[in-house]
Amino acid sequence: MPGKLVVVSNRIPTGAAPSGGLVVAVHDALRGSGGLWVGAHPDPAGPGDDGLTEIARDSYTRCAFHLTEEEYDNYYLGFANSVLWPLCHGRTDLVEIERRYEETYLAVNRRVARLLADRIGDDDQVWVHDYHFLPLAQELRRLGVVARIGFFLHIPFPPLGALSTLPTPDDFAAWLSAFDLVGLQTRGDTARCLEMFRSDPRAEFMRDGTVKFRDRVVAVRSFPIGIETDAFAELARAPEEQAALGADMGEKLVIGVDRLDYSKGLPNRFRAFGAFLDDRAPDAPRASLLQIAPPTRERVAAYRAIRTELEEIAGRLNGAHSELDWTPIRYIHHAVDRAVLAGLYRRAGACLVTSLADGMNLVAKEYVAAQDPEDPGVLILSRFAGAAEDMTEALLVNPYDIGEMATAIATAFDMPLEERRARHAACLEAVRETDVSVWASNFLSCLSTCVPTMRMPERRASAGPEMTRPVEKEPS
Ligand code: GDG
Repeated sequence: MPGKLVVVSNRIPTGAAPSGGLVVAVHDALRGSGGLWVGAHPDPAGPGDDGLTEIARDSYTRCAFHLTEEEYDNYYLGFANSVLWPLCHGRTDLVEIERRYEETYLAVNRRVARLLADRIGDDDQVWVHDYHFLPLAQELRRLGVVARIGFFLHIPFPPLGALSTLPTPDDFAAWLSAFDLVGLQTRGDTARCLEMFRSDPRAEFMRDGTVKFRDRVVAVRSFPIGIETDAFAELARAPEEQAALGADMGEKLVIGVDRLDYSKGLPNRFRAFGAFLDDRAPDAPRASLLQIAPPTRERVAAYRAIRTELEEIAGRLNGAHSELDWTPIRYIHHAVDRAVLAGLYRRAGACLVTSLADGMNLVAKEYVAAQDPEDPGVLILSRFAGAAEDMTEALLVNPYDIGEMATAIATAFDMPLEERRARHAACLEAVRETDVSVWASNFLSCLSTCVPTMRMPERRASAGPEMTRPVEKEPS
């Protein structure tokens, strides 16, 4: 009899009816197994708030742990978002090393492990999400948890050299090896993760491709995440009131939708749109860039800096190109309703995804799903977004090359219908193949069939099934 599913993620839906692709996929998986979902409570801890608070119970239970303000600063804003996030996104120049960040990160993971350990049965499956919980499996193992534990990293796996930026670089491989399955977004991420293990004298490669690390075996595989394709397409099919969306934005509309994060390449995107405006013929149809960029992590200095930089570029370009009845860049620094967003994607003739680094990028997939297949818009996609690995028929661009991106905007606007349809059909196929329901079921079925872990001696007498024999360690 299989056990229940236990999910751990930083964010946890607090409302009764969860929405959004990832949340719905996890919700559906949990409903099937009657499990438990644990995440961080949006409210700071009060006195005595160091346990788990139940926030919803249906066919499964949702519980939250509270962070104190100090934990929020040092664990969430600190180690997670001022060390791990920049490290994984190629911005080691932004990494802030503070002892209290790492200490609090480890302490929060230790506390969450203590809160969870007694609720995890030996036959349960635990699915841990993202860089906030890298050491969680190690802490759970220390408490004697033998259940299968899988990890999914939503952001890029860092290159080997960048890991040396961490205060204790050797911990990274040790943290990951306490999981049974490490899931990554792309084949490129998987290659980087395996390279890390190859260069580590504590790791050996098994014949079946798994990695033996000290007394444990971990499988590493890619599971490209997607969206709820059909539901999003349905949302985008214009209800009447959406027909007018963006009507006053000129004949040519290009859209960008991103949390205002330095990894998304927004300054170069704006510069590229400016270069496109500079190059166009005086009698060309008016073109607008609509950029939706809700705020995120604003207490981190690097996020305040990117906002200032972007607003300065938008102001300068609008000053140079606006006319009395025309503003070419519309920059919205707050979130818009999801249905409105879907309608705007469908209205826009092109979408700009210009990330300098990105685990996958769901905006690229949402834009494609939202199009009218008979008259679709064109996706301009950074080669550095995970989505580019499979969406090869998008207009792929180098986000550091402003001229190339400006040309891509013109190409997208001028592209013949037949080519737009062909490119869109190929991209839509890639979106369907990675639908979020496929992603969740692939990850969980892989977790349930991957090589059983070696059991920790203090809780299990048997060492479990015999391991496959290690092969010669490959040179790094
Ligand atoms: C991380 C990884 C990976 C944005 N603005 C609004 C809004 N959004 C929604 C989009 C999309 C989501 O937020 C953003 O997802 P992305 O994938 O583009 O990027 P991250 O937030 O950085 O996500 C990323 C992802 O995890 C999943 O694994 O793909 O690489 O960085 O769904 O639509 N939604 C609404 N209003 C907005 O203003 N309603």
